[in-house]
Amino acid sequence: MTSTNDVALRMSAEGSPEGTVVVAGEQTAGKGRHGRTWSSPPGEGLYLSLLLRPDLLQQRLGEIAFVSSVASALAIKDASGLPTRIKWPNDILVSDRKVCGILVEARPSTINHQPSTVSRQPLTIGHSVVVGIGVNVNNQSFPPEISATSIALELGRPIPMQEVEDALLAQLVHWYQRFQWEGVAVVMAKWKELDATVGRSMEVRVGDEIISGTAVDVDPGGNLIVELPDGRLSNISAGEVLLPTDSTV
Ligand code: BT5
Repeated sequence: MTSTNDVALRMSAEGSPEGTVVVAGEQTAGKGRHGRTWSSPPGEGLYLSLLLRPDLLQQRLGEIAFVSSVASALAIKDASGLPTRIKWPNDILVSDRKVCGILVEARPSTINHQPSTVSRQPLTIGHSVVVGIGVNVNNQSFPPEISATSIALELGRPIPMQEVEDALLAQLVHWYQRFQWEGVAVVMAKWKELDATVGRSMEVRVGDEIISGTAVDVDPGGNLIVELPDGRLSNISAGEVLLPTDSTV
């Protein structure tokens, strides 16, 4: 398959319901965020996309990334026993290396007016959201330039792919339901328990700019608060954290 996210987005456009899951054993065009690629060799990783149709305003769609990272961190822990942590906003780490990446893509859902109505423009009636999760399950090696690990490398033995998939789907259902019934605060509280970012000095890449400082908090909206060397606080809504262990630093 090219990319489970691309297949899920196409199925979403064709009307597939919430809860549709696309799983692949390999991807020929696995996608990371911001046009990056996700290394997706056959038989080594789990590549899964889940289609959601949340009843959320556009400005709250970002909350789904936090739901997904909490669910993924807990699922990998359930399946492997490994202590997982989250690097803001949604990388899952074991031993400070990336074991799982998440790409959330949203599209407006539209219907077409009938000719009898005022306008023939498509009408936006909500959003479809595809949560794409890549887990390094039984990978034995990675290109040296990426700071990655796999469940098998950490455990010293392979584990069944199906166990990771089952755990992932169970935790996604659990946390998506809690998010809908109890709200985002319960998700952010769990996210903070799992966070590996706050308290650490780091660089954050925001567009072309690199900001150095110490992460001091994640606010209720999921923004990272970084204290700059001059004591000012910077409130970052989208960026990439480079911890000192990352080879990209
Ligand atoms: C992500 O992007 O971490 C999101 C990855 C999402 C992958 C899933 S697989 C199922 C679904 N279908 C898709 O097509 N995508 C989703 P980002 O934060 O941009 O991280 C990408 C960067 O991580 C790359 O530029 C590499 O440096 C590194 N990387 C690539 N492959 C990796 C891997 N397998 N494990 C760890 N790091 C990797």
